[in-house]
Amino acid sequence: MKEEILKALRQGSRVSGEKLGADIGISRTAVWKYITELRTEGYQIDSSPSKGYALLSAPDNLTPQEIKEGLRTSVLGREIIYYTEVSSTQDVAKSMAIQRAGEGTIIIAERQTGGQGRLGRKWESLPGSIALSIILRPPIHPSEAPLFTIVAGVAVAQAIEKATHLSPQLKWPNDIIAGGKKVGGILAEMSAEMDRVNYIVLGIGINVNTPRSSLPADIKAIATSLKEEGGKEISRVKLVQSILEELETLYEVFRTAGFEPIRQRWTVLSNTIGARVTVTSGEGERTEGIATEMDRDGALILRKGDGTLERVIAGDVSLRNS
Ligand code: BT5
Repeated sequence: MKEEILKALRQGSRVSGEKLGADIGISRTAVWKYITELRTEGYQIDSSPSKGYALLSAPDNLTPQEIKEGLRTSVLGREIIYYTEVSSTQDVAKSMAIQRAGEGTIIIAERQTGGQGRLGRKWESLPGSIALSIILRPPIHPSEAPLFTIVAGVAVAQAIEKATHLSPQLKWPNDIIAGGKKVGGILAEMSAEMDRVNYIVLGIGINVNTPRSSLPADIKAIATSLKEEGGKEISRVKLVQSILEELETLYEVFRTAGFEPIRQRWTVLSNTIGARVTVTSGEGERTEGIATEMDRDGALILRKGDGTLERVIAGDVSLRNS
C-alpha cells in the first residue's frame, strides 16, 4: 500500500487523500496513516486540506522502494531485502542462496555490526556507506569464480565515475581506490560442486557520504570516502542503481564475450599494473616486483628483480613509491 501511495505521489501532481484512497481501495484515514509512516521514514510530504498531498523530497535511504524507482536492470535487484541494521549482508545472502533465492536477489543494509573482509578481516560499516550483497548463479566452472571480484570492481569503478567527477582506481585484487586511499572493497564468496558453481555472493562495501571524522583511527591513514574525495554528498540510491546496471551489463559481456574485454577495462582502471609492488600472501609470504599484467585467470604477474616472472593468485598488494 505504502509503495502504491508513493508511486502515485511520484507522478508529480498534488493529489487528494480521497482520490488516493479511492484509487488504491483504502479509506482516507488509512491513506493518512501511510503518509505519516512515510514522513517518519524521511519523505517530505506537504499536505493542504483543500488540495491534498504532494511529495517534496525523498530520503536517501537504501529501501527497496527507492532503489526500484527508475532501476534499469532486468535481473539484478529483482528481489531486494533491506535492513537498517544487520550483522553482515554477506551472511544473509549466503543463507538465502542456500535456501534457493534467485539470481539477482540483493541484500542491502544501512549499517552492519559484523561486516566482513577477506580472510576473516573486519569491514567497518561506516555512517553514510553502502553495504550490498548480490546473489549470482553463473553457469561457470568454479575456477572462474575469482574473476567475479574483477567484474564487480570494474562495475563499481564505472558507477563511481558516472556518479561523481572522480577517477576511481582498482587495486588488485579487490580494492576500490579514490585519491590514493581505499574507498571500497569487494568480497566474492562461492559455493560449488566439482564442476559447477551453486552460487556466488558478491559483497560490495563503499564509503560514500562518510565524513572523515567517522573513520576509525586504525584505518584513517588508508581509508577515505567519496564525499571526502569529491567534496560533496552524492545519492547512495543512485549509486546502487548504477552499480547494479553496470554489473548487469558486464555480466552479460562476460557471458557472451568472455573475460577478455573486462580484463582490458580493468587494466585501464588499475593502479597496480606497471607499478612496483609487494604482494603479501595469507601466510605472510612477501613477493616484490613490477606488476606486468593481470592474466586471463585473474592472477597477477610480477617481474621480480632477477627478471623472472611470478604468478600470484591471491594476496594483498602494497604499492612501492619507486
Ligand atoms: C574487503 O576486504 O575489502 C572486502 C570488503 C567487503 C565489504 C562488504 S560490505 C557488504 C558485504 N557484507 C560484508 O560483511 N562484507 C561485504 P579486505 O581486502 O580483506 O580488506 C579489509 C581491510 O580493509 C581491513 O583489514 C581494513 O584494513 C580495511 N578496512 C576496513 N573497513 C574499511 C572501510 N570502511 N574503508 C576502507 N578500508 C577499510
